[in-house]
Amino acid sequence: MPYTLPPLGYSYSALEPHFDAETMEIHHSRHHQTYINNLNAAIGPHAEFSTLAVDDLVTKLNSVPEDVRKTVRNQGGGHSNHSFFWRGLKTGTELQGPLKEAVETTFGSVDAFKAEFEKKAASVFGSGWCWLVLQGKDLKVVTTKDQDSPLMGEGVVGEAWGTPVVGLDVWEHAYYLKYRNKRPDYIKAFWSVVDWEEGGRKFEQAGKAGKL
Ligand code: MN3
Repeated sequence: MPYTLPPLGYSYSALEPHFDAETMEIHHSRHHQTYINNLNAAIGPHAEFSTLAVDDLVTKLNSVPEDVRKTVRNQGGGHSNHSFFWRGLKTGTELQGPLKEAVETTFGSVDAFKAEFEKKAASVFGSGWCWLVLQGKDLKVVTTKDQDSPLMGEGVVGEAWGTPVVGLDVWEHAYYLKYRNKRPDYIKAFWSVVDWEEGGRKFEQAGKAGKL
């Protein structure tokens, strides 16, 4: 099968008490695995696409055969988004360096950035994601519905296009076991587990790729 579940690289309990072990295990081993299974079933017969890295696959969504495009959007988006999410979680990191300077320049302060991110993440109606993205050389906070990714581009996700720097899953399955209906508490907990080192790397890589 072309796509496989990436290991977390840390234990399910590594982000306790902010993100609980039971949620992490179900979210990674069942929810994420299901996106991959469904993606493989749809794209498996299309070898010219199923050999692409999943981020490249969703970037090229509009070239995917029409009969499987919606499935790739939902299930490939799910695989891409969750792979990004797991890589971007770690306790004890600090926002610093060029990304911190860019956040302060763009939003006025780190606190003002966090307030905007929290407000937009809380405002997603139903299921979706909240992102800090780079659009050209501009940082922006955007949201996507369902499993849409900023990588899918302006033609698919409108003003939410961009290169993701930080992303938060705000589907109920990401927080309901621990936080129940209190999505804002889950969003605040994200600041204790977001990996700013990885975010800084993403930011600087996008710059080196000529997107700054
Ligand atoms: Mn999820």
